Amino acid sequence: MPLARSLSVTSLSGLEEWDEEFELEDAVLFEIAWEVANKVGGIYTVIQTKARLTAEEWGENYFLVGPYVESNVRTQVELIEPTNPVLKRTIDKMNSSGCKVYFGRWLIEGSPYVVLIDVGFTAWSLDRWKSELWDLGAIGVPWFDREANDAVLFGFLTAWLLGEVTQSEEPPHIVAHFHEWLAGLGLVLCRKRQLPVATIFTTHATLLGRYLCAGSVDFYNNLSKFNVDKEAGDRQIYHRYCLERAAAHCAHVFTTVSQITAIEAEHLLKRKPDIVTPNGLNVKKFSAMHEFQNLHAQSKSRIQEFVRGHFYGHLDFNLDKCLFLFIAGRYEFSNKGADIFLEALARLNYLLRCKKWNFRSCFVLLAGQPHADKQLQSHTVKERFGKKLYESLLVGQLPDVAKMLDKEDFTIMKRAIFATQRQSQPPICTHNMLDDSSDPILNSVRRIGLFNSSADRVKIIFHPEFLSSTSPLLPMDYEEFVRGCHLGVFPSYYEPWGYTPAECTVMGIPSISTNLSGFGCFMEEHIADPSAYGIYILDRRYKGVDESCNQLTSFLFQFCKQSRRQRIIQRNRTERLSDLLDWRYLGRYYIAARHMALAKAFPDTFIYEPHEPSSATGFRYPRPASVPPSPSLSRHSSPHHSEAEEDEDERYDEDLEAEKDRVNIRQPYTATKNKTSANLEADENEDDA
Ligand code: G6P
Ligand code: 1S3
Repeated sequence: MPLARSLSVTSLSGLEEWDEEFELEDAVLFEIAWEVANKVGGIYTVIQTKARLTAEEWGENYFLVGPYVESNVRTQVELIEPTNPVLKRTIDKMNSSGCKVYFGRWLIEGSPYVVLIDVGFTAWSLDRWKSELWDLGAIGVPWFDREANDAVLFGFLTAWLLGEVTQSEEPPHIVAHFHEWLAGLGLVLCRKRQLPVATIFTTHATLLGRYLCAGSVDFYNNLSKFNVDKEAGDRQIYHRYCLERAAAHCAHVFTTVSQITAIEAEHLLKRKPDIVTPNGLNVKKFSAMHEFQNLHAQSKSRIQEFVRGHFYGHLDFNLDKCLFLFIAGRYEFSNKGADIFLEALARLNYLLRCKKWNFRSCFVLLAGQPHADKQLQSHTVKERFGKKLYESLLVGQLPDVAKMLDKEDFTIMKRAIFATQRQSQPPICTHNMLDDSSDPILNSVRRIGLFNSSADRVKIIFHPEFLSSTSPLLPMDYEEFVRGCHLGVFPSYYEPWGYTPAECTVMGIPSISTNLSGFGCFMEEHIADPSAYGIYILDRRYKGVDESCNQLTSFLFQFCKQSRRQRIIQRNRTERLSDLLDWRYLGRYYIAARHMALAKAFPDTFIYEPHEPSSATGFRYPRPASVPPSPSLSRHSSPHHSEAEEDEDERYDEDLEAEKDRVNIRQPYTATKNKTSANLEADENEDDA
């Protein structure tokens, strides 16, 4: 497959000198996205996690621009008076002309400034602006497409804002970075009005790609053959597609989040991205490695508690021998690979039943729900008897159970026992679904017949709602939940980047992704033996659905075969990769894109000299020392675990650190390993027991 751009992700080093070459003092950066302080999907994560690094680089000259959504502002933003005089004048002027524009600090790491625009307040201009858009590019936005109407309002308002800023006496050099089609019209208008602004457009997916993949199309083998206008028209997204394509073509610099989406953009949007800007994360480093392992144990016990409640009356398996696998993400059933995950679980269930394995794999599609009543009862029983036991200990006596319990206690106990008897199987779904009969996940579960029967080795819980630490059922936020699981499974067919497996990695949780996801391709490129690090990459590019499904089943089966000790070693290895996904490292691509745009827009002031990538200086994680080199053994490698190999792993850690220093993967904290070894020993004993 052709590479999209010479400046590929292999050139991880070589960008070091940019900071020195560019004097950014009189430059201002605006980053514009519908997901600024507004959580809708993955773009929110990009903006929110990157803010700290960008704020460090641009300081007071960094402004994020997004929509004003009152509920979000109430919880996430501190509204203040604009500190920058040019911006103050701009906002005042817009507000006195019938707009509502707010200024504040977004209360996230880096506390960046935000300019939030209430698009609904200016809806009176919609018809006028739509007709201007028609005159400009014959793009007709239908009245019923609410999202596209918002995109028109947001586009005209952001262009207005930037136009006002450029009107100042000594306008700064402005870089305006627009994300995704919803913000793209602002860029198109900046160029049409010839504003002195360096523009960047980043697309995090293509509209057509998402729509085509969700249907039954052999997408990747036909990329060059689609009649894009017709396909967009057939799906009634032609106007959106035009906005997206116009933004991609008008931008000084066009970027996308992965090589695979770069190729897609080249075919569907007809412009090759200038640079790939992979997504990073804000990596939290612990001072000792055992800390993240302990967090896993703590969160896992909370998930176990929830599963205990869900399976009450049917808990005929040992929760400690249960593995928690999960999938999470935007509810796009086949794009996110939930279809083949369910099929693979059915096959895994069959395999485990044949082998009569004494453990269950619990598949949790984002956790928990009701039986709050039951939980309350068990809670009451525990509280009541615990208190009595404690009180008897306080008087210095061993409790006499016969005296301690009264009639009411026995009644409570009987009720608790009755309550745990139930005739039906434990439910699959934690909620009552409105569209139960047409829900794709529930229908798939019905088809494969995985109904949590006692003979099933694979159990399923479907929690069709975002997790929250305030939920009465599973009071955990997403991060805590991920930490408590054993494996994230993300067999996506359409996944421009894929934050879910990346988040697993930085928390030291192994994951399955695919060679059709930006993340999977990126990891394949930078790790010699990804599966040894707990990064399983499913082949969905060169294999048919059935074959991919078999491969996925085999990954799951191999994973289930690992001992606790092997899982611990693997988690340690997974966590080692987190530096690769840190914005401190990946942020350099954004820096390069901005410099490239400045040089294109203001060639008299800025010069961009691309640094030739050199594979010799690019970073690649070597195969872990203790994994044998034979391909047959290493394909789905389970880490080996003799003491000698552990020592080797530690030596490997040291070599790795030296390699990271060499290519400037910054590592702010170092991990200590002593406690990890202690944990390993404890767990070995447990396993043996
Ligand atoms: C971490 C903890 C150990 C615990 C283990 C469980 O490593 O530090 O104390 O035993 O997790 O691992 P498992 O893969 O069985 O959840
Ligand atoms: C998109 O969000 P999605 O889940 O609809 O943008 C994300 C951030 O760039 C990306 O990680 C994901 O693959 C895309 O699909």
